[in-house]
Amino acid sequence: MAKIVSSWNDWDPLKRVIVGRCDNSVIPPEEPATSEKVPVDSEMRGMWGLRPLETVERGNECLENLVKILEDRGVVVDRPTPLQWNQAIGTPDFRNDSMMTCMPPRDILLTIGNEIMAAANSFRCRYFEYLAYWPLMEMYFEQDPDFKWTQAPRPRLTDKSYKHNYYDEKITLEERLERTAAKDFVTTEVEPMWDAADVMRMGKDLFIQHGLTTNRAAMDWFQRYYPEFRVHAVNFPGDPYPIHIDATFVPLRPGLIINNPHRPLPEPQRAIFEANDWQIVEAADPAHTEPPALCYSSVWLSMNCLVLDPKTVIVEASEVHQQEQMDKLGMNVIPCDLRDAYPFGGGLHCSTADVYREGECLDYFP
Ligand code: DAV
Repeated sequence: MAKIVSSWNDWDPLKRVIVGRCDNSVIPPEEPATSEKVPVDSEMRGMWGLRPLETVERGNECLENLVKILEDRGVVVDRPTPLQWNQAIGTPDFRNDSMMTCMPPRDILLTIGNEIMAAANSFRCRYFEYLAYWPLMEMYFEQDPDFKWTQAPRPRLTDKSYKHNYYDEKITLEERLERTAAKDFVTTEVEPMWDAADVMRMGKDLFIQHGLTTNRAAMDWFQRYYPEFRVHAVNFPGDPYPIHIDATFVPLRPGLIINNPHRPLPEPQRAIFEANDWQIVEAADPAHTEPPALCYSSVWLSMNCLVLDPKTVIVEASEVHQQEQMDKLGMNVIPCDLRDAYPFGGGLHCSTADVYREGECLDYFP
């Protein structure tokens, strides 16, 4: 029996990873927590249904580019089993006309040491997405005697979990920023809700973004579940659509983080990094002024890179400024053509979930 699952951070040498799939992906119908994240002028407002087949095929081609790079370097790649995502779903508490996709895995699966936990996502359309990863979890469970297979408490996602009419169509960018600064988000605090991509793992410390997809109750839940860890709630007042930490604050190796210059980590929260001699560098500008068509995320997926080891990083092929900066920061850069997978939920980091990285649980902030 082998050790298959272990990962404590985002930079130790990567040996095994899950890469998502675009098959059957759906633009989900509007529900209480999703419309908040679609910019008012987005072409996607009011639109829902299966994504066009040619975009799915192209997205999958991009993910295959990533799989090839990883496999050529000896990384074992596992893939989810897509469901027919355009089915209606229901629980005793809600009904939804459709599910979404099994992209990106980073939102759903959180690996901490020998444990992989399915998240407590706040979107109803993502309630059953974990099922796509269950065949892999069964395999890890069978083959790795130490693997801890966990599901976080499932949120009920009743109407009480959301502030209704939180945003109307007329809200300005300034108003959105004021709400972010006031930590006033669409979710309520009746139950812990979180996306795994809001959690940045750094050995004994977990930095968790409080925003549209993760609430304060989640921070409290994490601290009680992992009493031996330090849980830090972080937030980035410059972000009008704060979802997921991985296009905002991205570690490259111990001691070095790139930070989105439009979303700087505020002063009191910087102290722990500075006190421990970590360098926070402003990320280079994205190469694009617009995200690709039918994409929810911002152009800052430019910094959503996949670190293979503390000297090697995969960066999207068209993101020339980010590549140049990484190179100057002493990293070997591997470009990967992935931009047409962005509409399915994210970049290189988003599209993956850690299974195994070498290394131990260290204390980087003693
Ligand atoms: O900048 O739109 C995207 C994060 C996706 N995991 C952004 C955040």
